[in-house]
Amino acid sequence: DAAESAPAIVVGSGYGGAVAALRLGQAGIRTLLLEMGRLWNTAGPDGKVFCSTTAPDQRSMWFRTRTEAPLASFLWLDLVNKDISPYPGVLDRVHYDNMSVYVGRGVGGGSLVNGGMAVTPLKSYFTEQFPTVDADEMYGTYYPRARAMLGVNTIDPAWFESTDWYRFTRTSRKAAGNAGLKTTFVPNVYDFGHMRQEAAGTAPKSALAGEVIYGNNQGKRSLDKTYLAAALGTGNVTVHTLEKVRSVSRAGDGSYVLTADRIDTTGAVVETKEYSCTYLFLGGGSLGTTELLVRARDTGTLPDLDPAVGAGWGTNGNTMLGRANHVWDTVGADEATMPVMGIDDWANADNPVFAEIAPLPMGFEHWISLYLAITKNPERASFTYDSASGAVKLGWTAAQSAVSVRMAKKLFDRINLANATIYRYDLFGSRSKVFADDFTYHPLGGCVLGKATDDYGRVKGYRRLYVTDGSLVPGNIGVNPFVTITALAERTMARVLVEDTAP
Ligand code: FAE
Repeated sequence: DAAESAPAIVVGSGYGGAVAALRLGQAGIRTLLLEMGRLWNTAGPDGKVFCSTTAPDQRSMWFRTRTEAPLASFLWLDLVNKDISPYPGVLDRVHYDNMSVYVGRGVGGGSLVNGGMAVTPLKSYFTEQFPTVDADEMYGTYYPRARAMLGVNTIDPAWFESTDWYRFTRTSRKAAGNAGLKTTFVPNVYDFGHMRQEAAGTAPKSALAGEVIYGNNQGKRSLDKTYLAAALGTGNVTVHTLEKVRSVSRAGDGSYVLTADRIDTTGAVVETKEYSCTYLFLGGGSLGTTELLVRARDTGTLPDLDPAVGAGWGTNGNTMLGRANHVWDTVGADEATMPVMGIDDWANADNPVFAEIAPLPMGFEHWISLYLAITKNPERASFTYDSASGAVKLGWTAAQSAVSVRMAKKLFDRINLANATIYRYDLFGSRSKVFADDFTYHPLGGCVLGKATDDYGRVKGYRRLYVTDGSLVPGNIGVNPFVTITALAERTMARVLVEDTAP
């Protein structure tokens, strides 16, 4: 069969892919967007597009027979996870040795499953991580552009102080304050106007019905509602779903050749397709893009890729933990799923940590304060190609996770000491496991900007090949990453469309 060809192909429809598709489409360039997940726009038998977190079904996870939620247990009981049938569900947990990584699958990538926290890092830390990027331009142009397009908004502080739905956050704030720690409001892409209607009973509940990691049926401004809707609106962008790009090579004329497996909803490969394009944009995320390029280099389909491809990967220092509050410090039976506050101790040079005050909506009072700590863990790992199995492996070690745990513990020991409270020991599966150090929500790096690519995401060794996603970020950005990923992609597209696509 002849390869289907398009001037530009974008692999993956998360933040990096969505920005690329929109800006290409607006420039009048016919673009094909290939996404391995499904399009989430059709209601299931229950009338909803996404399933609930409390009664997950096949829609919850990517080809699993049982869900694998981040909080494995409650009172050590396996109450949380449920048997499901294999299906291209919206949340995946990718297992490597010593580390598993949560990612979104579907048109919109991580935006379909994430907490919506839209945080811009401190400019000084951005500069530390990206010394070759003009920070004034980022903070003057690309961050504001990204926030506007993503629909970032903030909770009304008066409503926050009064609503039962954020009692859990106020209780955590008080505990941090008792330890002399600073808390700060965090913007979000969830529509807070919608959330207040949910609270008032005038709109169907989503964030107030426990929905988040398996998708939100209401209120969330995920990429399918923002960047991707606009991309399709240009008339130049076509999306193919349930197509996983397997390999990339280059033809004699310099065009790129892609092989993609089209799967059905049982996961069976029903067709293997060939595509070709002049411009190739990789937006498969830190795992997806890095795996494709490491395999291409080491199997010889793109042999001139830089040795830095595969290196510089980190977890953004992610560590999850819970504290037990005193009985009089209630968190409430009602918890909104969208986090709106963080403990900001990043300026503490001794032990920089930014800890998101996370929800644990169980529908009853449990006195638990849950946190996702982002620590300044300097550890990095590399992806390597294993020729025996054909798999791409990640060299992250348990000792590297222990660095994040030590930093999180230092901060939360302070909070426990000041409040005479203790950690929860029952949330992460095995006995006396206090810190969830074996998974991350924030995979970053693998094709680091300025190392595997030039300073704009152009892949070294090849022309018209670009990376636009989280693999550009060198392992840590100190806050939740998607605003930075989006802003960097905007910066890449602005440059590339001016310099690389002129006739
Ligand atoms: P991503 O959004 O992962 O998109 C990659 C897309 O490419 C996916 O749709 C893949 O299915 C697709 N793909 C991959 N490989 C292939 C292939 N070979 N062929 C075809 N398609 C492919 O990448 N970040 C925040 O800033 N704030 C939060 O509150 C937050 N909460 C989170 C909560 C959860 C549960 C999770 C999992 C993540 C959270 N994150 C949060 C992280 C954030 O979602 C993540 O950094 C971004 O989604 C990464 O964007 P990328 O464009 O790099």
